[in-house]
Amino acid sequence: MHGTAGIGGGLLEGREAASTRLSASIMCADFRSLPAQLTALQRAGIRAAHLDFGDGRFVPNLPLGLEVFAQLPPRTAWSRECHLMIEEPLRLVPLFAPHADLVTFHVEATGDPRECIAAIRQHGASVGLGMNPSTPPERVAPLLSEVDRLLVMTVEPGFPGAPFVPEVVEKIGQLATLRDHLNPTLAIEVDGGINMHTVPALVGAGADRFVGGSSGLFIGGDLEQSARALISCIECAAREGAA
Ligand code: S6P
Ligand code: MG
Repeated sequence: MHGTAGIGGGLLEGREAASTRLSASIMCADFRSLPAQLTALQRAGIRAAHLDFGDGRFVPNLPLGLEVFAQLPPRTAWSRECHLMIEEPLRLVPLFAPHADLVTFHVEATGDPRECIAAIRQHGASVGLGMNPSTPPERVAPLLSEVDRLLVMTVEPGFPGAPFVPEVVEKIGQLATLRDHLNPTLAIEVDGGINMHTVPALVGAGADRFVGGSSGLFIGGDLEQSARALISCIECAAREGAA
């Protein structure tokens, strides 16, 4: 088990329940019944919306639009985590940050990540740094002490249902070691292909937050049940890692 801020330690010490370490990827929800889906997720203990925004360049699609903010519960009930899969994110920070609790931009998408960090903080939001599956740890290492969350893509970004990239697991182990040295309170979040099969290795490597999408959360059937099952899987993996 890696990481002083790892989920095993957190759960055992009662700092944060597994349900609050799972955010729901709203892009994967059924918008015809979004309020009912949010209620089901909330009954399982989920309180964070992961919101994917793209530009058709950094990723080859346009996932969500700004209108999604009006469709979510108030920020006092649900936190909003914006994942900007956008080239030159700085120009769009003022559009998203005022509506967000956390704004994540990609290290590959900007020549000046520190400018983005400052702009996001200026709006009072927390800062996430995103990295693609093939991006090496050295690329983010100099910035780890300056951000609140590291979002590690475990699929190529863009679409729900993309194939999980197993090589990322080893990279998460390396990132967790860096985190322990450079910024022990940094959360490592994984996004893409998160399900009962992938969670144990990810927790073991040091991931401590998870984005639930089409492969492990919005899988059809009873959503509250699916959420509870994924949460127990995270708890179980954490207990096994800590044992
Ligand atoms: C993908 C995006 C993700 C997805 C979702 C994928 O580019 O960043 O946040 O919406 O998390 O999950 P899944 O289970 O469909 O791979
Ligand atoms: Mg995402």
